[in-house]
Amino acid sequence: MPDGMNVDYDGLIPNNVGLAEDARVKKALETWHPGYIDWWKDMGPEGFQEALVYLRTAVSVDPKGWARFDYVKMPEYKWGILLAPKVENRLIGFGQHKGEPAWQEIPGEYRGMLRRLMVIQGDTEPASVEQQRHLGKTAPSLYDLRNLFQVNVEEGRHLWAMVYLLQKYLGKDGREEAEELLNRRSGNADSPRMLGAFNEATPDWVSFFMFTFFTDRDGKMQLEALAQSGFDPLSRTCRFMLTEEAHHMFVGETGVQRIIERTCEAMKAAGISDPTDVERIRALGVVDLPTLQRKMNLHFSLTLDLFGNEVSTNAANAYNAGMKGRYREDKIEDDHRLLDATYPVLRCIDGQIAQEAVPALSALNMRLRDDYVQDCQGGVNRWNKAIEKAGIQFRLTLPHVAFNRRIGEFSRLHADPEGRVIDAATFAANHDRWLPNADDNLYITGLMKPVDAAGAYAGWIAAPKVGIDNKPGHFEYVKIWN
Ligand code: BYC
Ligand code: FE
Ligand code: FE
Repeated sequence: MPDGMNVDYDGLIPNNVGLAEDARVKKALETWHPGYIDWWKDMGPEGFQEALVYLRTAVSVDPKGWARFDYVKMPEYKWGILLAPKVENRLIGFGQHKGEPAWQEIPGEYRGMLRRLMVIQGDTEPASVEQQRHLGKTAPSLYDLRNLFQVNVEEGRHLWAMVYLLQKYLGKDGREEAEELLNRRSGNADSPRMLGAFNEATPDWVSFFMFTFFTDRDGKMQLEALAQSGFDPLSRTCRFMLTEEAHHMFVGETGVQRIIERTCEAMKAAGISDPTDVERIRALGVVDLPTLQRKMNLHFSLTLDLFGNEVSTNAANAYNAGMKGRYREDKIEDDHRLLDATYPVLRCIDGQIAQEAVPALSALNMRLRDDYVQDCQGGVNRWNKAIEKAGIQFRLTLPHVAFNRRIGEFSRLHADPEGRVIDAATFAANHDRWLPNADDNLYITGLMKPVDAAGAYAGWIAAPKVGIDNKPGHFEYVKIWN
């Protein structure tokens, strides 16, 4: 068996990193564990700590059979430390150390940089659990409730993944950071989470599906970039996290898809063909497509901010150091050093949006964001197919990247969803047309009534086509009162 395929599942912390033989790190993690459980009980899913949830747990890193499904109480979930199997003789794939053997320890000069990357990555994971902690109370079905909790426990595991790296490779600094990761709180004025989008509320299930579609997809892109890292333990960690991430985006994409299907079906049944006839559509108790578009505009623009500045020396330094690569770096055909290359970047020049060729090294955030937008577009196309199939004349579109931005070039201007530069007054006057408004929020909040009978679904969302783990339609995914 290749190194790292054997999972020790007997101890307190399942792992394939030989924790039993690593007394120092084992002690650090066992010391951290009670604080984590306290955090989970305080800030994890509210009201469901005793429920039995049909969850998958990672028990192996074999791509063909890494998960086991069973009922568990969430605080008893086995949060393990699992790295993808080691690739023998792996070489650093990019930057100034390209071609050298991948590092198994952190080179001294890169400690600060890696610490920052791992802390930022780690910080988003518990943040999302905090943002989603109230959603259990309004789940549209037990199937969706289970999916929410699956995402939550896996984000918890992603925190463990980063905490392991911090504690193992950064010693005392790492242990301090691990503590801090349990102390910050999403949306807290005094000790907020580190990145903007992770301090926003996730007030309802439409937002939850948009979040898992758009924001978990930033997770995918960032993890892909870190999976290329020349620091091998980070690469292996991120590669395994990506296997879990796929399900998070599945939850988002199919969640929105099922909303669309239900809306179109109800419209057809009522003989409504105009998707903008919002009053009549809402009378049917379904989510009108223009509201869905506004939710999309919000979550897409918030998530674009997570890619940082379009032109960034942090990103250039991380690439040069071999720490953070490009999306699918190993599939790209170029010199993987980028010292002479340029990359086209949309910038704000004299108050206008214009393209400029920028040194490719400084434009890596932009490049990753471009790959991200393309990945999003694939999902939006599939949503539009569903609308088209139902015979409704409506198209969901990603807003322009300059729309509603807080970070980077476009934080200095206002643009409409088509990317036309406008003044602040015009933006304010159209705000409620482009972003979820008070009416939308009131209406959506009103729809959020829990449905907790096995096999039943709220009226605003279609049933999924297949169950989790091939379970039949009436399967009881969560035993709330066990
Ligand atoms: N909010 O040079 P720049 C996930 C700061 S999601 C607040 O452009 P860089 C998940 C920036 O920190 C993936 N501040 O930065 C999803 C910097 O400050 P300092 C999470 C921001 O480094 C769903 C300054 O502005 N992982 O996993 O090139 C559920 C200058 O910026 C923001 C990662 O992000 C912001 N949005 O790019 C659960 C990977 N943006 O240091 C989980 C690790 C920028 O000068 N992080 N700033 O004081 C990175 O690779 C980079 O740090 C960033 C920023 C892409 C975030
Ligand atoms: Fe995650
Ligand atoms: Fe995720």
